[in-house]
Amino acid sequence: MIRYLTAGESHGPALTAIIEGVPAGLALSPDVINQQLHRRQQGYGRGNRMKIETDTVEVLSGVRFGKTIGSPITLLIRNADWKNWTEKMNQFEDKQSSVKTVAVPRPGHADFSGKLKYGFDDIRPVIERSSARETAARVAACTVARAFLKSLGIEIGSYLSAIGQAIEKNPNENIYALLSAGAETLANEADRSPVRMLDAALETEAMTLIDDAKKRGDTLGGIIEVFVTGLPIGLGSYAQFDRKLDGELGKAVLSIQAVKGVEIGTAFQNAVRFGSEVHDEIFLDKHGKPYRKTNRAGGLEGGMTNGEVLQLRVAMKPISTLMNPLHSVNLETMEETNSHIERSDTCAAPACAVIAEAVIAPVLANAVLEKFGGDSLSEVLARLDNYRADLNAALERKTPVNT
Ligand code: EPS
Repeated sequence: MIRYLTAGESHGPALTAIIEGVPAGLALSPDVINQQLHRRQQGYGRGNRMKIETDTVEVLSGVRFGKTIGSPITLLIRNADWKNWTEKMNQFEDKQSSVKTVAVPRPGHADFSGKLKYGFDDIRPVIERSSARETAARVAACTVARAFLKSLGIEIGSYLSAIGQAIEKNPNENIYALLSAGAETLANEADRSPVRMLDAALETEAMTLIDDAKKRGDTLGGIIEVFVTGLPIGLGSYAQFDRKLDGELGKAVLSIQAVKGVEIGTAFQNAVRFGSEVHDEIFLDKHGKPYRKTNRAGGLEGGMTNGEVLQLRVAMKPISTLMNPLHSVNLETMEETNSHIERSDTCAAPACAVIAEAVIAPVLANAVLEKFGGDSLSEVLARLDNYRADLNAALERKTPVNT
């Protein structure tokens, strides 16, 4: 099983991650990880921090001659901004008397509960670790799992269907053509847009909204559509609650900073329709193989993959740091005041899409490893190939087609 942890403060010396349980023999280079780190830094509406950083990974363990060796993989991303924070974030000398304490929590952020929970005088340590900067380390770690999936023919991609009130009216028809070439083709297409949208008019609308929000010191969230292609039937299980893939995927996505909702397939539309309008009926194609005409279930039935494209929608709330601050309370003086202002982004939904793509990778990789096992990539591949062949045989036509 793959597991990983991240560590690091937003303005500390570095972010790190350890990922272990990755099968041996997987080709891995820093470039593959850096490419995803670069994608995470993009997006119209990001703040000035992204101009300071060029997130680059150093791989400190677990790789030899360009391939994983089954040992824990240590990843390090240095914070270029650290040099400006050596006083405020000094690790060993007490500089509290010379640095300004943060006493006013930002509504919507971890500040209020974090300060009270850990008993801090200064909100700073809460800001440092709850910051979405942590996702750089997560993307790095998850990219290893993603590379493993890719080598099995499983691809992940996403695009944005909404930023603020710039909302896609009808599901983009282009998607299915793009997905037929693999979900990464969709991701590449979305990457061409500064807001990772597929529709030019919607993109312009979204960028205008971001400009407007920025001028007013406000922020915007968005809706992210995530897709996975190439998944074999039967990952996850109905047999026990904690093996249901829906729950595991939901947990991964909901753990991303500012993500507050996740939908599998068209779940919210499905909930207010008749069953006959919802469930994806099964037909036989001209070769006698079962197929679906629709995918409202989003590729999951009974907690398991059903061979259709996996489809998740992710809701990101607007970032809670507003340059035009919200009403709050100074927790030192206990007086009402405006909340703390910290450099931040106007909109980070395009980056959140890249993070959502990343965090589901270890979940899916573990579902693969649970079903097929294997300590090396070749072992997993051989077992998966056998299973795919068995499935093809099991789903072969048993009777001649009526003409
Ligand atoms: C982020 C780095 C942060 C923020 C943002 C995301 O850097 P800084 O706080 O130095 O500007 O830009 O973090 C938040 C939105 C947040 O709420 O903390 C990053 O690397 O993605």
